[in-house]
Amino acid sequence: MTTDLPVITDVRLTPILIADPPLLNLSGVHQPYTPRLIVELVTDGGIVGLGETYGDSAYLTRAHELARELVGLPVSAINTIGGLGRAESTLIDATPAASGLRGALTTDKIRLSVVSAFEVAAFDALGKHLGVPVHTLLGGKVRDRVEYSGYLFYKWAEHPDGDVPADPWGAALDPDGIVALARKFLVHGGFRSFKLKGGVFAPDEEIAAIKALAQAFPGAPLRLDPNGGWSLPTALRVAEELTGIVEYLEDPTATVEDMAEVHRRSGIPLATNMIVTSLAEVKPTFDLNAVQIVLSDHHFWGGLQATRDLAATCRAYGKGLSMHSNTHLGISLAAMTHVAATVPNLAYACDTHYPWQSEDIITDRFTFTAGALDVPDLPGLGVNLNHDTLARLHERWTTMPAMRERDDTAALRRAEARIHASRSEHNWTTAP
Ligand code: GKR
Ligand code: MG
Repeated sequence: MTTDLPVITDVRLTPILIADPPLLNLSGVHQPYTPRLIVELVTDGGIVGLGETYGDSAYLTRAHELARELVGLPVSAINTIGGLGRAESTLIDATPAASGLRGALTTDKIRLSVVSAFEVAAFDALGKHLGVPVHTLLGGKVRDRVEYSGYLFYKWAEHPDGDVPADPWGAALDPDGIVALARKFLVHGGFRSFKLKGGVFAPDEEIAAIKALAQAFPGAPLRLDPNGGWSLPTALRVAEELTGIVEYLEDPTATVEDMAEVHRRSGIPLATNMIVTSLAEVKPTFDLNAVQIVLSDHHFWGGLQATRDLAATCRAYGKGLSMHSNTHLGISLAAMTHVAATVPNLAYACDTHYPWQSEDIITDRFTFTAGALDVPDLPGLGVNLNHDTLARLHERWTTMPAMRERDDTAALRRAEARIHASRSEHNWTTAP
């Protein structure tokens, strides 16, 4: 029997810079623009599959290396694509900041994040060819809507550095500001649960913000995530204050041992996207019962199939599963929604940064209603590329080399220098 499945003839890799508000976290502040990489797998039949991933130069270099190996493969070679470039992993940087606050950075994490975009693009092309949605190729959806949480950040009203358009969300720098922001998220997408990115202010202020949210939105599931920024005693104190108020604490401390101790002594459920980020980390972490919920992410687990494997592993160990996010656009959101629709044991609303992104390279932006997205049923991912916007954001990438690496710490230093200079000039007394 012969197959006429599309064969990959070309791979277009387009780095772009997307506008990002001044969101604060443990490392610093988001830059005015953040890099992403858009992947187009071109096939002999003219079908183009879409993928999206991290766009910093290490990812871009690896993508160019691995793209060569895709040419000539049928788009159905999903397992081969997932294994491209597999080799012994080496540590690049152990500081979480180096990886966008998702654990240590390794060579394999970079490879997996790259192949995840290739795998998603292959699924998209295969689905378009067969006339079925990606979730069908993954075995079929088990839900028609995927729930997302409103992802709140402390933030400034605007970036202090440069000619960057202001975002519509305003400042959020205290409990009242966080509640006001949550109300805006409610209007924006009807979100029913909220996550607050912590590790920015003193723990007592962040506890107060969560308590203010609990009061303003009675019964809404809440989470607080300081990206491993607290000591063990601090984490225990926060756990004592917030037990029964949050559905889980996310990465309160940086090490597996401290996480295990926080759970053992407080009983509070703990989630992670920092200490379980690869298969090798699963067993030691689960053996110590250091986490109860794993936040999957198809980018750093290596694609949609690997995410389903992780879901099965969590099921086997009796662990909960939800989904992590980092700054992303609509192609990734589509991929997240398709895979989330197929995972039976997804008991928590997924994270997404999407509401923070004012621009997108797909033609029709996703709209959240009642805190959820309808699972797309069109062939492939169900999204189309807006070539004009892609070209414009790529042009920005070519003209702004200083923004090509995400570095929240450097962005904070630049911002502070700018604020300092403006204050001496204008005698300002408030933060931007
Ligand atoms: O976007 O600032 C951010 C987040 O802190 C992100 O980098 C993390 O990877 O959202 C993530 C998390 O849950 O830790
Ligand atoms: Mg997290």
